[in-house]
Amino acid sequence: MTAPTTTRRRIGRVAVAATAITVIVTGMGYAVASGLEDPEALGPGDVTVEIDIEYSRFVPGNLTVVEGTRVRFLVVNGDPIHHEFITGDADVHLRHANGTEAEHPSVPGEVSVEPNGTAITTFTFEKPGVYEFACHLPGHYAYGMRGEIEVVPAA
Ligand SMILES: [Cu+2]
Repeated sequence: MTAPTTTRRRIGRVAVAATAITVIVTGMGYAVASGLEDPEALGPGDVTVEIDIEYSRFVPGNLTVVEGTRVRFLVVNGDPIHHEFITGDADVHLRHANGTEAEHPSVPGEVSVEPNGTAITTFTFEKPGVYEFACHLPGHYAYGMRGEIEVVPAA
């Protein structure tokens, strides 16, 4: 793929897309949207994004998708401790920040990740805006285990 290199910001965004493509190369068999209309944003359609957890941080820490995109998050925990990946609107984060849910088995956009384990959750970003993703296990959010997904209007 030819990466636009006009701005530093673009380079960062293309790196996110390249991460998703890596999923295919490593033989996981996930479909990844190609031919991005906006090189800075993932989607529209279905995309798979790998989010790595390293030392209680999400990598990448932010990404951009087009509204309506269904993102399949492949969450790879490189830490020897439990984490979770929660995304959604502000109400979702408030509920988890104040709650005590230990497991997140089947809610879209919410999944627990075993130590050194991998988990998948899928979430459709219906409306433009900024959505947070985070781990709300005690102390993790405060430590910095959070990121942002910017949802941009479809062209
Ligand atoms: Cu965590």
